[in-house]
Amino acid sequence: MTFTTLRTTRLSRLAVLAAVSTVALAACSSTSASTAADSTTVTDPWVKTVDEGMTAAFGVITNTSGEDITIVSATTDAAPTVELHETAMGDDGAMSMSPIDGGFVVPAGGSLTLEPGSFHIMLMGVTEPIRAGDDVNVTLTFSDDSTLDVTATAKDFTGANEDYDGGDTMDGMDMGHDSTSPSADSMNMEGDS
Ligand SMILES: [Cu+2]
Repeated sequence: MTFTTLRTTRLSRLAVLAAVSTVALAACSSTSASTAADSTTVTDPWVKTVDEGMTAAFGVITNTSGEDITIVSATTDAAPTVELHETAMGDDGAMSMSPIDGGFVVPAGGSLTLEPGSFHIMLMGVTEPIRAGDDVNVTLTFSDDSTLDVTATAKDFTGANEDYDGGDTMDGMDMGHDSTSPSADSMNMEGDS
């Protein structure tokens, strides 16, 4: 009688211990799971100087994880509207840019280069001039809702003046087709020095 009681108590104590350690393991694995932001680095981030209107941010985004990651949006204090853009040649042979469907995908163990004439982060509606040497803070948001703050350094660049192809979403905003811009055929696609 006494023996049986002791044995039961001991077994249930073991069961409790097992349950506790399972919970501990679960908690541990959930807090140590890495986010897309944890796996991402941005090399040489920079933004093109501008007085007002549109400009763009560039850099090399590297994914150190074993899975593709997706950047779905970006924000910055320097502009009220930010879009993720790609630049492509249209049917007429002119380069134009438009928001990219599905965001920027950075392949597992690989990188995605944002550069003039290609993928870029579009800053629209800039009202405060961005001067060479300024630091512009850009926050990237990933598909898992994690975020990464990047400090882009402003520098002068004469290219990246592609026509914008998504104008219907930009009510009442100066899209930067300013009179001082070079015409499309003098666009500086070779100038990514
Ligand atoms: Cu753009």
